[in-house]
Amino acid sequence: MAPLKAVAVLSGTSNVSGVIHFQQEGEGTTVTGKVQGLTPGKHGFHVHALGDTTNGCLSTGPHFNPNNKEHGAPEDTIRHAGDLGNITAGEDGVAEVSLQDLQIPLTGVNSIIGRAVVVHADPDDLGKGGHELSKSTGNAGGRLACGVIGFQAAS
Ligand SMILES: [Cu+2]
Ligand SMILES: [Zn+2]
Repeated sequence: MAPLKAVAVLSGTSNVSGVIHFQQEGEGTTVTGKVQGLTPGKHGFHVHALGDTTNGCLSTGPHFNPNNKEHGAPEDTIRHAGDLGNITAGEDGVAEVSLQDLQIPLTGVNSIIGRAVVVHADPDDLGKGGHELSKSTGNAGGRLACGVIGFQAAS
């Protein structure tokens, strides 16, 4: 069987844009792609619960959290399923994304299809920053760009 694929096209009110690809093989999901127009450095990168962009990225809801946990790092046991950590932009403002994760399947009850990818203005402190928002959002600041995750032809 060909691997399941999905894609999210990111845009927002800023100049940030990008395309993020998802491919499910076996247990895990591989996430690849590119985001451009960023300030150099780290930017929080999450799957948010809702695929609703009627009010831009603001209406995509909180981090996807089907297991009702606190915010964390991708490698933590205690984390939101949508916590994918940070992406890092170079001096050219481009961040190359390449990661694998076990909590963002494209099928089943915890599927991320129809939800949204969000890129933030600031670094995600991975729950460890001691800020009042650390345990909910990683204090990652504004939502620069987002895109709804939808199925793509498996080729
Ligand atoms: Cu987010
Ligand atoms: Zn989170």
